[in-house]
Amino acid sequence: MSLDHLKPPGDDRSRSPSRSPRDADKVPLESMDSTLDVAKYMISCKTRCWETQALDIFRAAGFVVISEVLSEHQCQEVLSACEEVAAQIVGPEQWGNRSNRGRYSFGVASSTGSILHVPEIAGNLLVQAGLVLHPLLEEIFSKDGKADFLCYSGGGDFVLPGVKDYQFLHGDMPMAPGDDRMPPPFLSVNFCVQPLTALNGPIRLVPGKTERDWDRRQEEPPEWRSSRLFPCPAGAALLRDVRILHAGTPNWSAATRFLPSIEYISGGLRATQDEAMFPPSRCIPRGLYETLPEPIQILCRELVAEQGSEPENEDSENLKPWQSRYWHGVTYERA
Ligand SMILES: O=C(O)CCC(=O)C(=O)O
Ligand SMILES: [Fe+2]
Repeated sequence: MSLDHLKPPGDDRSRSPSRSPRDADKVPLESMDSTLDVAKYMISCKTRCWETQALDIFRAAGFVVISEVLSEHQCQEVLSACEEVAAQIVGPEQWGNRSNRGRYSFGVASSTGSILHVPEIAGNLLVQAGLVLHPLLEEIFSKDGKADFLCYSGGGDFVLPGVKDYQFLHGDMPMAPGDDRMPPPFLSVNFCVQPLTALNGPIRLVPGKTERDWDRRQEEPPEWRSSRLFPCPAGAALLRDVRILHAGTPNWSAATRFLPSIEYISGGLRATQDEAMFPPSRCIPRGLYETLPEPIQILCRELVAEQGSEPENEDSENLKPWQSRYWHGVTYERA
């Protein structure tokens, strides 16, 4: 059955990475449904005691959506910044720098592995949203009654119009056997700067499940495939333990779908001194850092780049995970 009438008008197929424009006209029925009851995982930061409810949801599912974090104006500003950065990344062939053609990660494209130097990203996501979310971040990263966490980077993903493939289900970091403890070692806060809809490539997430709950030799359960996060309003923040199984879905819409992110790590992960990750990339220019409010400066203290310092070495033999994204690229390619 054709669902052409559901497709937004004005699809510019010459920009689409789709090999077969005729197929791109047909949105399969499965793309209209979700097995995820989004309302169960979402709470507004304008609700009284929202942090408490949000923490309960996060503890059970490994993610939570906080709505009304960004205003319309902020969404617009961040969206424009994303479009500008994306224009520098996407080449004419639209190869992508993730698992599928047309899928991109912001971090990979920058010499610092981060987009925190972009003032609209730092101002709206790191600072403004960071202050709103701070009480919840403190709860999530609380250990023995003490909040212990740092900001690590800024990145996120985008998917071009016309990408018809489902991205491979994955967790974003390797898990040591037996290690699925709280607090999460790595938390990605993804921002919806556009509404997520059935058609524009909403992220899919499997509540409470990690790589350790899935034997990859088995077929993926169909309800996992359609566990897609929509409808989700612009302005919402998705706080996601990156160990939770998730992936990209097809983007049948006419627009690129962006999900920029701010990434936080636990004190426990930092203490490992894992050479593949630490020290983190110094991605915030000193001048910008000086303008940050104190609680944000504290979180970003390891990220300050001194004036005049050389850009970090991008030697491909020696890529850090935020540059090579080996967590993603290697771990979830099926042989
Ligand atoms: O863009 C998305 O919806 C998810 C992408 C993702 O998880 C990844 O590339 O690691
Ligand atoms: Fe991912």
